[in-house]
Amino acid sequence: MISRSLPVRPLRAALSAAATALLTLTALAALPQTPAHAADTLGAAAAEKGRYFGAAVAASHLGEAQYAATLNTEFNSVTPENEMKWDAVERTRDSFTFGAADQIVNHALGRGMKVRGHTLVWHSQLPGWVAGLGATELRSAMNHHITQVMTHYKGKIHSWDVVNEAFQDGGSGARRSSPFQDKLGDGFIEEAFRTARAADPDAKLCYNDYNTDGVNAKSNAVYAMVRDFKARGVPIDCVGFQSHFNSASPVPSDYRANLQRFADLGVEVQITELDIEGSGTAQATNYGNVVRACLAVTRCTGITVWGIPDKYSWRASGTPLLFDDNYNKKPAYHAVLSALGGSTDPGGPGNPGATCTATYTTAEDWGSGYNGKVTITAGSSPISAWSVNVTMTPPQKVVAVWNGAAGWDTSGNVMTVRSTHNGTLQPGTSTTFGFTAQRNGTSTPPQLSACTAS
Ligand code: 9MR
Repeated sequence: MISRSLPVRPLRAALSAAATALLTLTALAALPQTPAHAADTLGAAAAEKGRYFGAAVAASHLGEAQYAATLNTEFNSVTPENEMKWDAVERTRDSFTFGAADQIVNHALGRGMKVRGHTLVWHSQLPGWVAGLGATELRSAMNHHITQVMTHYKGKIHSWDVVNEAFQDGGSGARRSSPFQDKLGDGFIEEAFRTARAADPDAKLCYNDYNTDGVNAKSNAVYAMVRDFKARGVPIDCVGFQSHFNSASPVPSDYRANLQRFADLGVEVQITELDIEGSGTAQATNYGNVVRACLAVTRCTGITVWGIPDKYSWRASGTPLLFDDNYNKKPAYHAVLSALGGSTDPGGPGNPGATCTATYTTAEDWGSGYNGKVTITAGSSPISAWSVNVTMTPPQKVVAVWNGAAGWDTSGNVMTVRSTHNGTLQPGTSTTFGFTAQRNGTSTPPQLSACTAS
């Protein structure tokens, strides 16, 4: 059964509803949008293990409802994918532009998510003027860049990739040729870390690199540098392992042991850019192994995947992420959630008598928007999970959902909400989920359909 009831209230009740709505909105804005149940999302499951679970985010996608909904529901840390890089924030010398990076930082902090800073000193995405400087000017430009960017974000970033990819690939363990290396020598790295510590003493300072995930010549060289920094008191707090994997560069068998040996130097280890090309069970197994390796290392404090849906990955054709192009959860997602100790959707057949009905009411209405409440009632059999479709009339937009996990269809207008902690219902009993919508000028109420139960 599907029914709708839109309340008609006298003025006093309407005013009090508006006040409640304002309070609700304030609370939504002020409180982290923690998922309804601790173990049903990546972020919540990781948090139960004392870790963060993050995603690389592009400011240009934040306006896409499904992208934002997936980010807000599943993750509790973000890394700007490109927006904090040198060419984004200081394209012209001493002229800083933080607009796109600020958008991501504000989105994250406003929802109780942490932010990783990526990255301060890197040979790539470096504007031409930097490479054109002589040694003295380059040193001062590097320190100025670090200080300005870190000061702008002081107190807002949990970990900074201070230096990125300073070592060569291959067998030599040598430093990579770059304007910094070539003009300032090996010392540029420690100078960058000292400048960073002075700029924001509360941020964790990381060295970040790729192909350092197993024990090899490159990771040995980074290991020797970190050991030397710790011995001499050069400020370093963490090492980032990018962990971009595919068939040419698979998850190494000594991944956990390599993380552990760095952790034993007294630094945190973080998995900073995880993606694994592939699909199905093979991809899921690899993802599960990476998560279990991190959890086995006490100082492995968090994991960031390098994007949300496959379509936005830098390696999109290799479908390396946890969500498909339509934001459906892939087997890899379920493997990660399960490795984190979370509970995956029960779904599937096995309870053929399970049915449910959904009814809609507007709980609070403040004109430009409203809080919708959907009541789910089990039919004549007990159920352990439910799902219902909510169709919105554009340009109405859902901006928050609670007591349910939301996904969106490709049109961006149909939201499928699944049970989280509240899937188990005895016959005839009910539960609710809620959402906040902005009307954007359209008053058509949401339409419910397809209440399914298992
Ligand atoms: O994902 C990023 C992509 O959008 C950029 O075009 C690219 C430019 O170099 O950088 C990608 O991110 C890289 C990250 O900053 C550092 N490690 C490797 C990542 C994948 O290339």
